[in-house]
Amino acid sequence: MASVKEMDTYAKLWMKEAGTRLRASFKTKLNIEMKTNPNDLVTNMDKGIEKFFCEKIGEAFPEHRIFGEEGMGNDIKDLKGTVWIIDPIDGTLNFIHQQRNFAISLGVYVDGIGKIGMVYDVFSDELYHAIKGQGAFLNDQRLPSLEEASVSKAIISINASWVTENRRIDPSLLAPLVRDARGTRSYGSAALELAFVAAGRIDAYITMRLMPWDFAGGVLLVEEVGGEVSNIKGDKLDFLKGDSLFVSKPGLHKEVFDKYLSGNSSR
Ligand code: 2AM
Ligand code: CA
Ligand code: CA
Ligand code: CA
Repeated sequence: MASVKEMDTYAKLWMKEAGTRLRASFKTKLNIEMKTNPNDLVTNMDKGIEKFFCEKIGEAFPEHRIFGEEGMGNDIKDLKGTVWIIDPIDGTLNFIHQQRNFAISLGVYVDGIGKIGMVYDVFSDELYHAIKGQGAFLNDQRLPSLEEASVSKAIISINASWVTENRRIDPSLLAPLVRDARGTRSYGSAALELAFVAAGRIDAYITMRLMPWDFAGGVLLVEEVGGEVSNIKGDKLDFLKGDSLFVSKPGLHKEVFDKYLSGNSSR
């Protein structure tokens, strides 16, 4: 069986090579297609990078399965064995509009347990990586454990859509949290927002709808520095169907659930 170290070494190399390809693509004309609606876009690079990972993983670890956003891997209905959960570009709108604030996200799960989590901030050339039980790193420098935080001193990442009319949550629940926090931000890449929580750059990230490839890599980063990870109800995440997500420094979960989310009935 492949060792975690072996998978980690390959994954890092592939992340860097994929990042180089993405940076090179800034000089080329993108082919942009619509997926489910006019704001849900995919480019030739999303597909090309997912294909790149599928080929590399298939060569190195032919028995492993792949769960990727663009559907070039396997049809995944369970997490038995080793499954690579991949988002080739997280933050495609940022990739198209800004050429920054997007990431490649990768998680390696063995029988449903996260073993390796990686998020590569391609524009900044910052590779975040975590190995279960061994800590989290930013460009190979160990990230320190997160310190306790409170809402009044917290910078919270949240998309404005969750405090306006939406189908997922009563906006009057999160609006007081936005008001009471020191500040709010929205970066448009769930994987990066998870990495920023792990690095202590923001104190929490809350969102109502993500797919497994958006968070499979990043949640391991947060866990390895002692952060708190759950869905918006406080339950474990669903790595097959996707879920809402609430990650934070220690202490913030309890405060947010007690003061702001006790009346929440959404998923
Ligand atoms: P993407 O760029 O890979 O599609 C934007 O706020 C974040 O939400 C990004 O991480 C984006 O990932 C993700 N996202 C976009 N559309 C989504 C959808 N329909 N369901 C879940 N996550 C989505
Ligand atoms: Ca997408
Ligand atoms: Ca994504
Ligand atoms: Ca994507």
